[in-house]
Amino acid sequence: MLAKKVSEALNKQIELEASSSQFYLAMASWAETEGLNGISAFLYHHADEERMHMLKLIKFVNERGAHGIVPALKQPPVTFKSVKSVFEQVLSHEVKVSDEINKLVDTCLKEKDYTTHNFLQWYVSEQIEEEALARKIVDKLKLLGDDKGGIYFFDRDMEALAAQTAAGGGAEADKGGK
Ligand code: OFO
Repeated sequence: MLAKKVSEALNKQIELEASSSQFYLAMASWAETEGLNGISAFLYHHADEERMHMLKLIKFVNERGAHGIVPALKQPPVTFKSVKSVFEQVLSHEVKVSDEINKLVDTCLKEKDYTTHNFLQWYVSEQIEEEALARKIVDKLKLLGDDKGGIYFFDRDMEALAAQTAAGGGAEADKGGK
């Protein structure tokens, strides 16, 4: 049975993963309307991954005798300033998620819940990869600067990346790739 503090913290994380999924879904939809098909494919896939992160937490909480709560979510932004701004927001959001995962790990240690601590190690490694990938993308966009033609090639690269991550089941496929 989960301690109340741990189940509350896990439910907070469920909400964060759900809102991450909505946030990336809004970015994907915006990119699609801008004709950026590669970028939108990558972001649709990213949104699906965050939903999977949420689901994994819900199932774990339920298996441990507590209740994984499906949260109400705020409407994410509808439009975005630029591709660069989208990925800067992805990066800062992932950094925030990593911070929250670390706090969660800390709560488990304080509560001596080593089972949940062990379960969370998957999230710890996932966050290292997701942050590294987002950082790499932001760095590429910084190199492009205002080069509009460059965005065309960047979008094609993202299409390939989306296909690669979809085939490999997530950030795992990014190891060594980009
Ligand atoms: Fe990328 O946030 Fe989930 O864990």
